[in-house]
Amino acid sequence: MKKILFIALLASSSTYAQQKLPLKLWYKQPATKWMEALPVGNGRLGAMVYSHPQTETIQVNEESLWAGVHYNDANPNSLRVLDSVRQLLFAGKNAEAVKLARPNMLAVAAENSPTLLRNFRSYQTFMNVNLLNHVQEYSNYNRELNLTTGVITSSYSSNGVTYTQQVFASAPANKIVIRLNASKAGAINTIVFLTRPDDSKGASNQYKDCTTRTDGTNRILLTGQIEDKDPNQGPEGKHMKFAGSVTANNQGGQINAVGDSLKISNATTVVLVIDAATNYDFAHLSFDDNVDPKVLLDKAAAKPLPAYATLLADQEKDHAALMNRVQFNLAGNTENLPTDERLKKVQAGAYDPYLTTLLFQYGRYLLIGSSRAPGRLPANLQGIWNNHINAPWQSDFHTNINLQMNYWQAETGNLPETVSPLVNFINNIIPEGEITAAKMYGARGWTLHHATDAFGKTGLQNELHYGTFPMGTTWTLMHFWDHYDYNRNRKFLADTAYPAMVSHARFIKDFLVKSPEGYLVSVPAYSPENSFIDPNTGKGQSLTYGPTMDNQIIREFLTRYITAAHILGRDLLFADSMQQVINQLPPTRLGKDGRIMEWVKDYEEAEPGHRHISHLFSLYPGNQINPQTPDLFAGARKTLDYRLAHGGGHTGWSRAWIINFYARLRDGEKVYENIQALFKKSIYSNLFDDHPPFQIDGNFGSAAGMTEALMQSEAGTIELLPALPAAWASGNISGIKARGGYEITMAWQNHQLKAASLKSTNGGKVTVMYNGKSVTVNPAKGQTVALKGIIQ
Ligand code: FUC
Repeated sequence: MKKILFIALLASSSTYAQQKLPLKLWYKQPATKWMEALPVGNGRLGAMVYSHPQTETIQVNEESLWAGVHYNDANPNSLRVLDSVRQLLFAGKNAEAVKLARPNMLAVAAENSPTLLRNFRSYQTFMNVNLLNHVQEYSNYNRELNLTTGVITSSYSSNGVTYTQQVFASAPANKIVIRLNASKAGAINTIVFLTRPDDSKGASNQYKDCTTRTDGTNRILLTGQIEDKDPNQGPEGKHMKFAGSVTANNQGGQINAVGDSLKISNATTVVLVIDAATNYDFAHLSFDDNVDPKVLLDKAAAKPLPAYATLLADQEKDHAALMNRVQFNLAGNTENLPTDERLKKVQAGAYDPYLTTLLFQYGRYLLIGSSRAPGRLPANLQGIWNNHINAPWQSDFHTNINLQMNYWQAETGNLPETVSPLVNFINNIIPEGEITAAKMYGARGWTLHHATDAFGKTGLQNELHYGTFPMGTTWTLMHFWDHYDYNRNRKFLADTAYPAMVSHARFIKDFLVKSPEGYLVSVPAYSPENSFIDPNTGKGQSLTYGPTMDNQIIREFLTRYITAAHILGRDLLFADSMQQVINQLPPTRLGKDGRIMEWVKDYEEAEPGHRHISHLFSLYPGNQINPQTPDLFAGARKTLDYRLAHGGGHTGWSRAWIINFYARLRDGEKVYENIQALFKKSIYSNLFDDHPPFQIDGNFGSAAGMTEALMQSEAGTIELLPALPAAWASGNISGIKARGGYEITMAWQNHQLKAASLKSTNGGKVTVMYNGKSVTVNPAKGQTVALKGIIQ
């Protein structure tokens, strides 16, 4: 496939005029609340920018600022009661099992303490950089976030002067940079100060764990230490230390330190540089009392920064290199409207192809901003953006869908480097996970449960009906396999993925036990976070054995593990013994009404519209329910339709998952319907996903679902346009990645594939299918081949 043909195709259709709309979120008014502000991030530092002409706020995050401490939170009594809990569950005595398990298996508030942990502590906002600009009336206001460059630009006129502000989070410079500019010399007058607000106590309430002061004539410092007070949330005391700074440099006018503020008078241009540091110790998932974050800041500040023009050019180059790998256009409506106005129209029932592709690219943008070097932690429930001291669900790493969903588009969206923080973080948890596996289950290998924090907690937290999920580990490790499968880097498989996988496979082997039916099952277990009606009592229960999701996750994981062992020629006896384990797992079965059974028995679910649709794991992200398993495939559709008919999809991430399910069911219309529903019910004006409240997984999951509608891949096969919605009649996409290490570029018109090519990262044979036709190609490493045989 030649580029020329694509260009000809694009040019031939006037509908592609919308391509001229740049990838931007833009608005005609400043943000007045956090959910209207726009995000920048470099993986380590994040900020939400209001772009307000008078009272500007830039809310800053640093990925590692967490309350809490590192300790092993596994309940020391667990192993003592494990066998009894299992026997009670096998005997159908669920309520008694809960009574015994709850005090003895739930995570504890200090190592080996008898006190149960209510919940671990939160990821925290770092600080606000505030600007009190001397501006009264203003007009011609505009603000925009350019997704290609990662730069937020705002401008307005006041008193005949045009003011422009640019903000970006630079990965090359490892700083957040702000530039204020006035079209008239000396027209900038502003006061800069730092605050650390506690939103739960009202917007103006300062959190009392820090102090601010000026340092020299052009720098403000904020230094502090988190103090943890509630013993039910883990050990009390003074814990993580932090230091943040803003440094101002002016052209024209002057800067004076006044109290703990900087007064900038009569300047023409001001560049503000924001930095933040903590004494977090990533390798040990702890903090280091010997490290002073202020010293880290001073060291970083001692390295001279390039001039603003260079900082900006470096940012644009660095960011665009990642963003531009994938281009996605849908033909149609080319109106150039502000993003919030577009969204309102869609919420009123319109279809907006540009907004659809913008949401897709926003997913990629947000992943770049929250999961890349210089950052080290993966994207949390809010990516990296959090304005709370106590965030919803602690803004943690939730492993019963949310953390995994954050990475669903990482490989297909051609951003493999964003997976490294996930892999490195999980690897650092393994030593603690080994202690927990032994302590709770007497098992080899390692495990964590349904959630973890920056300190790598591995116990069974919160309540049994949230936390009983060692399979969170198994599911997370599927991303280790995927990182290999999409990139085919054998060294990564050998040195990084395989050791974590084999260790967890050992855990599975030891953890599973024989059920009364003769299956090998996980127990105690639950189906996230649903409950069933216990036939013995008529009451809702969630604790059980062998729920369908666990069986599917284990089967899918072990299948990949065995493949990995064979690729590397390692532990072959053990790996083959895992096939025996797979054979003894409960199969995925249909219940009396033809839906997939969620539990080992055909129980009635307490909440038929539940947001988790766990028993379809093998439809997506797994692959063992597919058109080659027609009964299960039909059962999966019934299951999904039933959930939706009972109010399912009410959280953003649940809707995002549903989009992926329907794509796998090859139902483009349902894909479309659910994207529209997501816009309608679960997207804020800054295009953040709404759980409610804000939770970023729905952004990532919906972007993944759009790719899944356009391309699906399994070992050795790629299917093009498997679930193309009728509304997406003409379009093109380039650079999305398929398993095996292939980049796909294609264009379609009036629902027909018109051009397609594939570029191979590593070489190798692959069969590409479209609309009943297929072609097998065998490109060399780095080669691009046209897929002529399947073009209409
Ligand atoms: C899971 C979900 C909730 C929420 C929480 C962070 O437990 O069931 O809906 O997304 O994670």
